[in-house]
Amino acid sequence: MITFRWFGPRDPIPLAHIRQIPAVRGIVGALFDIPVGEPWPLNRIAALREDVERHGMSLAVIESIPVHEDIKLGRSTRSRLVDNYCESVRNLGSAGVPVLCYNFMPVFDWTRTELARRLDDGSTALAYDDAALAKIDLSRGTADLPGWATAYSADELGKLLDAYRSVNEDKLWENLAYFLERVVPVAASSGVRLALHPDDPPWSIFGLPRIVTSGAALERVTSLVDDPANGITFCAGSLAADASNDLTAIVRRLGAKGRIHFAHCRNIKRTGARSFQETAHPSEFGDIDMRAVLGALHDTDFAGPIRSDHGRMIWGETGQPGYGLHDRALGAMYLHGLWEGITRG
Ligand SMILES: [Mn+2]
Repeated sequence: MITFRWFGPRDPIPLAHIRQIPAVRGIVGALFDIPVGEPWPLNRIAALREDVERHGMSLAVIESIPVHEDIKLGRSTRSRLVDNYCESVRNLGSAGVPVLCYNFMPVFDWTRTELARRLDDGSTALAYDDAALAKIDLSRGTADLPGWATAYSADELGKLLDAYRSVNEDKLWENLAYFLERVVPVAASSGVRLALHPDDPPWSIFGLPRIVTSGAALERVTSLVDDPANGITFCAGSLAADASNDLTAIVRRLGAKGRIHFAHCRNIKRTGARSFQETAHPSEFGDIDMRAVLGALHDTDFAGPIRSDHGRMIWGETGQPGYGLHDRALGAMYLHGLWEGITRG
């Protein structure tokens, strides 16, 4: 099923417009006003689902319920926070939401150094360059970080970065295992499939550990708790930023185990070592053979939600970087066309 991310009532793109993209039948949604660490109330999730269904679509995925930093840090408060996370997962199950996409990146979610790089055709796209990242001064908090939604003051960010000095990759894996050992059984009994999103970009930034960066790491995630409910989000653009990630091989290995529960399909063009820019979705514009990726998903009987990912800004649209309507809608139509060709070919 082709899906589309929607940021709720504050999203300038109404559900009624998303419904008019011919391919899209599912919404990837979330609640954006619940403090991180608090449980998500069943009535709020149910209301979101009803809103989506009133517009002729289904609530296919929640992306995402953020994992509190204390869980990633392994602090003693994690026990209560994991209990709250389990309560949210149970409530997703009760509300009939089948997939939960989440990530385990310390402090920073997906990170770019430019939000509007001009491409040859006059459109703009998100871009990342490690050299530019190195110049960002975090002593002012997240004020200088482009597009960073979660604002940290200098003091808060400093304390958080200090706390992570004692968390290396091994420790982060341990903390992920603690989380999964407690959440996966709840997900399994609630009818919810967990879909861990790979780190974006797939390497350490600002000296923080990042562990979900490759096919081998994704396989390790699924083996920490060997249950079908413990799966991953296959994000083509995130993984492709590292040229050593063989996307179709990753799909075939994880897909054969039935552990890909959600797919993000966008294209990127690598512009150097640890440097890339996002592009239009079709294969010819970037480094990803999208036909091969969808072919591998189909060959491994993938039947889950697929969404177009970040789009460029085109036709004068302004809005949340990466999440305008037009280019993501073109991406959805492209993915739908590829999928139709593959499944009816
Ligand atoms: Mn993604």
